[in-house]
Amino acid sequence: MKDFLNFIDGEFVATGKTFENRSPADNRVLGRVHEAGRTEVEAAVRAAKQALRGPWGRMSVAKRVELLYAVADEINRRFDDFLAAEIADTGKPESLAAHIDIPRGAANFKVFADIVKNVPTESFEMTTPDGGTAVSYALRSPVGVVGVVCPWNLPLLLMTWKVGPALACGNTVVVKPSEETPATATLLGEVMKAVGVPDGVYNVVHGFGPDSAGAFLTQHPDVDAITFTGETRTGEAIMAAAAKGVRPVSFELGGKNAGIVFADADFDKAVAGITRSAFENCGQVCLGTERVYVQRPIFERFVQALKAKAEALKIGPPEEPGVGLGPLISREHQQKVLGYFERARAEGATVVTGGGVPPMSGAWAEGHWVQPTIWTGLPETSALVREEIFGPCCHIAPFDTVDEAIALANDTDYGLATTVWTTDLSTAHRCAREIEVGLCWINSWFLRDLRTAFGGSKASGIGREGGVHSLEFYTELRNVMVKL
Ligand code: NAD
Ligand code: 6OD
Repeated sequence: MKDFLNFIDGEFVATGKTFENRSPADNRVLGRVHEAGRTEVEAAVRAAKQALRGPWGRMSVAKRVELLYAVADEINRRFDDFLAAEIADTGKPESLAAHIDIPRGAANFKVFADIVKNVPTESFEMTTPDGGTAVSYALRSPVGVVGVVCPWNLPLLLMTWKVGPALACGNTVVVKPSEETPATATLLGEVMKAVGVPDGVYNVVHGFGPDSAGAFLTQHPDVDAITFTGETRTGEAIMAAAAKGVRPVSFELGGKNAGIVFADADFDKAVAGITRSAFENCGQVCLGTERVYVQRPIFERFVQALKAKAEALKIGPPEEPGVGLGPLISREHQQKVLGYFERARAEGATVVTGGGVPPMSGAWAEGHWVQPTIWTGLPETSALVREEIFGPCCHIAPFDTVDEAIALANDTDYGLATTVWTTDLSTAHRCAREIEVGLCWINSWFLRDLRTAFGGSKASGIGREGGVHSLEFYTELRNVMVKL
């Protein structure tokens, strides 16, 4: 039986307390996860503090950058190990993990190493009251020990999205991966060791949230900053913990994202785009589209075209060729999503397609599958239109005017992302300016340039990461004034 161990001060650490890690595709036991208690979290934070004061804190930027490049190269060298670990933990199609999760896991180290190497700081010269001169310049210092709390939907990608810039800026980290997906964070410990990242710079503690590693980490007074990706209500609990000691937070939270398709859009591209945004990763992408608004002249045609795409998606286990839809992450999450499917029926939705569990054979019948599902006919007040479901489903409603589409998109507590499909430049710009989100895609979805700002508005997050914006969180500016 495989053991998923904590990684503390350069050593893999077992604990007396374990829980099972199961495959979402067939529910088989993948291994035992060693849950960190207060003692292990304490040891990890202490190691991170020492590394900050020691070799990592004293290392030149050039050497640090060299090591982060080596981390990326080692992830790529062990690509197949990372791929196998990620698809075992998540059940997602191999093609998806091979094209997005693992390459981005490596790229997140190189991109931020480059940024840190190349970003200048400001300098001002001024005349002083006595007629002399003074020069001010800024120094960037790391914030310190960063607690990194991660979700399960894109485990390596989202964890390294935080760890890459944190380390590039000279911080040390203690990572708490999701209890559902412990594997790639653990594997990254081997990579750190292999390339010579000093002990204590990268630490991993496994476990759950409340009364477990997540809470112990975020409550720890020597954790200087917390970066978190996950549900909005977990963000509220972490923010309360961070209030003690007035520690900064960076939050990437939930969404209930609108996709808007105008009648002048390239129809086939819009259908293909919404197919991805609604169903990719089995709908378990924070940026995904669970509310689709389609301009009335093309509404019926669009619904039928999306139905055809959804029904053509091959559902199956990760390694099976041509699979486009994997399982949900857990039995609990499957029950939650199926609960929404049931509620849609009870509320009188038209179930255009899906709405249940697909027939699976053999061992796969034990997996957490659901059908890609489309509804129409629900009021905007329905829980299905207001709450994040995080499954392969969307509700489609018609609209008439640009004003109406923007108002519908904004009628939510969330503000993460939108995807707008139109060939009219003015309409596109207007939507981009008026829809209250951190990320607006025009005629595309989840197209990423890692130099750009990423984050959510309203209940979808606090702060922006990506490019130089990550430096705002992972460093503090110190101003030095020199009277000449
Ligand atoms: P979650 O909030 O349940 O868990 C995320 C992490 O927080 C896990 O590691 C969990 O153990 C930990 N945690 C839970 N309670 C905690 C507590 N009280 N203190 C400290 N840690 C705690 O989220 P999830 O189910 O893993 O992920 C899905 C959610 O994440 C969705 O809402 C999705 O929208 C969101 N998400 C957002 C983004 C983004 O960029 N905005 C990206 C991915 C996922
Ligand atoms: O691409 C990224 O950097 C990112 N943070 C993606 C988030 C996806 C949410 O599920």
